[in-house]
Amino acid sequence: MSNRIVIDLKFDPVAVRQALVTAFPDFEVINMANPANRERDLSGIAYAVCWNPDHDLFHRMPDLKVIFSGGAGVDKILAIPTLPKHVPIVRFVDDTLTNRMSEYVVLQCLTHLRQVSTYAAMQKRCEWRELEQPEAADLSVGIMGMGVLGQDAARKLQVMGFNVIGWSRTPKAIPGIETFDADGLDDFLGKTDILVGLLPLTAETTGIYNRTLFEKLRQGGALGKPVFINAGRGKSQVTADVIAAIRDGVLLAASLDVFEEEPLPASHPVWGEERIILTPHAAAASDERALFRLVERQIARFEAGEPLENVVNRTIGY
Ligand code: NDP
Ligand code: OXD
Repeated sequence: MSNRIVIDLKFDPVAVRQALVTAFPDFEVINMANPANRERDLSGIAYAVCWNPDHDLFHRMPDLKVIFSGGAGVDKILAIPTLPKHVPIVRFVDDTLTNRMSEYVVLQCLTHLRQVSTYAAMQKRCEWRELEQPEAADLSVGIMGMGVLGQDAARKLQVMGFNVIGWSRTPKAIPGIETFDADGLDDFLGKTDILVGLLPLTAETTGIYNRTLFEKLRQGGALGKPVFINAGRGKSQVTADVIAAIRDGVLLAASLDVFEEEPLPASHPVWGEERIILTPHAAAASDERALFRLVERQIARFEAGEPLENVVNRTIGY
C-alpha cells in the first residue's frame, strides 16, 4: 500500500489547494480537482477525503480503507450506490465547525427575539416606534437534534438567557436542559417557541419539518407565534409548508439555511418571502485546514491500531 491520499472536495478549489500546501507531508496527494488526475489509477490507495464526490470515485478505489467526510453530514456519501459496504466513514467533527453553527443559531434566535426584520422594515419607512420587547428568558428554544452541534448551540443559547429544551432519538441527561426522546416529540413541540432543526438527513427525518409538526408548536408565547430555524438538511423540511404556515399565521417567521434543492432555483417562491431569512447553506462551512488536521490525526490513530473517532453508524444513517 503506497502513501497516497485522494482528495475529492467540491469546496472552493483555491482554498482546498492552499490548505493542501502544508497538509499530509508524508503522502502523495491526489487532488481530483486537478484535471491531470481525472484518469489516474486509484488502486492501492487507502484514504479518501470527500464532499459530494464523483459517483465513480469509490468504484475506482478498490483498496480504500477509510472514507473521511468533508462535512458533519454524510447523507450524500451514504446515498452513493458504489459506496463500499465495510469501509468506515469518519465525520468532520471539529470546534471550528461547531462554533460556526452555534454562531448561526444564536444569531437567528436573537434576530427573531429582537425583531430585527421589523425594525429594518420600519427604518425603510423612517418610522420611529419602539416595539414591545420580550426577554430571551421568556422564550423556549427547542432544538431537534441534540448531537455535537445541537448541544453546543444549546449551551450558548443558555448563556444568552434562553430557556432551552432538546429532542433526540435516544434520551439525554444534560444539566439545565429539559430533554425529550423520540416518543416525547409532541410534548417537546408543545413547549417550543423557537424551533431549531439540527438533525441529520435519514429516512426518518426526511420531510419531518412539515405542516403537521408546525401546528404542534406552542402558540401564544412571548413572540405570539412560533418561529422555525433550520440548519440541518433541506430534505428534512417541506419548504412549501413553511411558506404556507407563515402566510396562514401558524408560524411567525423562519430562518432557512438549507433547501430540498441546492442551489435554490431562482424561480423558487421562498426567495420573495419577507418573513423568511434565507442563507445559501452557509451556516457552518468546513475549514479545510482543520479538516486536513483531523484526517492526519485519524490516519495516525488508524495506522497505530487505535479506533477511529466519529465513525458513522450506517444502520441508523448518521
Ligand atoms: P450528530 O450525529 O452529532 O447529532 C445528530 C443528532 O440528531 C443526535 O442528537 C441524534 O440523536 C439526533 N437524531 C438523528 N436522527 C433522529 C431521529 N430520527 N429522531 C430524533 N433525533 C434524531 O450530528 P451533528 O450535530 O454533528 O450534525 C447534525 C447535522 O447538521 C448534520 O448531520 C448535517 O446534516 C447538519 N449540518 C449542517 C451544516 C450547515 O452548514 N447547514 C453544517 C454542519 C452540519 P441521538 O443523540 O439519540 O443519536
Ligand atoms: C456539513 C455541511 O454537513 O456543511 O458539514 O452541511
